[in-house]
Amino acid sequence: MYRRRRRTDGRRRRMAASAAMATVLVAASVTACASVAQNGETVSLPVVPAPASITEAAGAPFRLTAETSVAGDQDAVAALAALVTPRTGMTLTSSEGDAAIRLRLAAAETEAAESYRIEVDETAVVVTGADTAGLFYGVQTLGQLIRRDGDRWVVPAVDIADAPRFAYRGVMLDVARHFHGVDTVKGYIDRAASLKLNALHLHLTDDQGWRIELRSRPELTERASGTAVGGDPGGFYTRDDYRQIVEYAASRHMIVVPEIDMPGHTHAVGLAYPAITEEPRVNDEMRQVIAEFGGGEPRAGEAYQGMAVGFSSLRIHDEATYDFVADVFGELAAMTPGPYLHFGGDESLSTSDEDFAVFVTRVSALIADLGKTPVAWHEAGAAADIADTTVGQYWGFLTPQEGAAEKARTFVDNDAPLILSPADAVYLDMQYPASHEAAAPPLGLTWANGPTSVERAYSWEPSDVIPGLEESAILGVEAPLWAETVRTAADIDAMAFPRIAAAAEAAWSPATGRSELRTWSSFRERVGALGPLWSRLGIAFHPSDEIPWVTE
Ligand code: TNX
Repeated sequence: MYRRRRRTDGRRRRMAASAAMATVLVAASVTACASVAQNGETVSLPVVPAPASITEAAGAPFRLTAETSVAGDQDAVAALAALVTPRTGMTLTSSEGDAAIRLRLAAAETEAAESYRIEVDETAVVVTGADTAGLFYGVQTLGQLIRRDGDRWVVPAVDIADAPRFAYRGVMLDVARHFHGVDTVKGYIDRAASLKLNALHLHLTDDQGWRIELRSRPELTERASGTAVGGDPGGFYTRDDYRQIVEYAASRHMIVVPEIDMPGHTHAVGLAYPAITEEPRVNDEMRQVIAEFGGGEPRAGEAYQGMAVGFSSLRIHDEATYDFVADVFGELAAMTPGPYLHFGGDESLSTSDEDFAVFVTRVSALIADLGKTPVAWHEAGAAADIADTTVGQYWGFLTPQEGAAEKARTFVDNDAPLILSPADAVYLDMQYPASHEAAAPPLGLTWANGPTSVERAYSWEPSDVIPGLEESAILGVEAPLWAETVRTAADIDAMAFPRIAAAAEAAWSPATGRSELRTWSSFRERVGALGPLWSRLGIAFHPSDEIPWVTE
């Protein structure tokens, strides 16, 4: 039913080598496929995101058996077991002393944060992390390298030195349009972390529901969390649920970035606090969305179950509004160890430009005063006086339209960086192109330049999006997944995988042109070779016909 949405208004929308020869593959000289011939058969090294440097050795591979011993950092040993056992059915032998697989932290703190090295020969596998995150990422890469060779399991002889390009590598999950419970979120954390992503942005509130319990404002979840788009069941995280998510994310080296969207996207606030919200203001375009997707017109005091956006606003000239904002972000700041609090600021279509600027200026300052770094969607860059530490999140198209790049520039002019989420590349809620064996109607929306192929999700370069943007002005890349059509954990898997891997490569790997691995032809082969691992891990990826999936 909620399958397609047209967006017209610009403001609203926007990897061969011979077996006999040692093949050296380094960042600038890798072959297009980072592959090696074994037993006469050519196979890709399915490392995604592409590492900074990978050198394949001539020697025999390391053989993995149930007797293989593993020693080192206990968290890393556990992380490896979580990959090896599902993939091979084997349980490695933990060892305290000499072991064939050694997972260790670098002795000197000279390496880049989150970096790691993997050295594999016939006799040993050594993973060295610059820090615990780097060690975790090294283990993820090792997990990807494990491959079946007849009835044996092997790791090819290889030397990898790897470090991230960007510090911020995120995914966003919208739990407001459809609520997704703690177990689903933990599953998404595992999936994202396996691709070396380190930030989980949770879109916790929207017109359709308020999903986070706050002690200072219990009415929010009591009165505004019961339903979702299409009248589906709602839900919310208790404070304890949120603490669990934050801790689980930390155990996978991810921070949580909570978003409370305002001043628009606040219809649900009005169910609990009618005095601080305006009456819904519906324009013709919203009426069109309502006609197409149902849900009826929004009415004050009634839960909203449709998909229109932009009709709600907090009251800008009422001090009670700012008492509310202070309570909400004050409590959230105390519950959130990560440095960022996201206050939305997108699609405030029923708030005047002047009022929007007043509000954004004040709320960004309030968050900065809490000792946190504010984050806002790029529209908030329309406010010249926005707190100068505010990070902007650009969600326009790969080719910026209608002032989006100018608004994004405000943040950079303040010496604050940008997170890039170009909608026509990394919006994971966009439909995939129709496949040859089209079955059920596709999930997802189409407003961001029509359906988004895996190739389009991959084929972009972060430094080329906003004209004149310096690399240092890019904090990172984030792939949002809006949940209007996304109801279940399987829906999340299908929409995210494999496109999330493209976003991860844009966020972690060397820039296009700086590595021969950074090509669509290399990527699709490397991703295809991950099919067996993903399947074994229970990831219900979309079997896109753009990818040469390997089956075992
Ligand atoms: C735009 S991107 C939105 C969301 C919708 C999404 C659907 C952004 C900041 N706002 O309100 O859920 O499109 O793709």
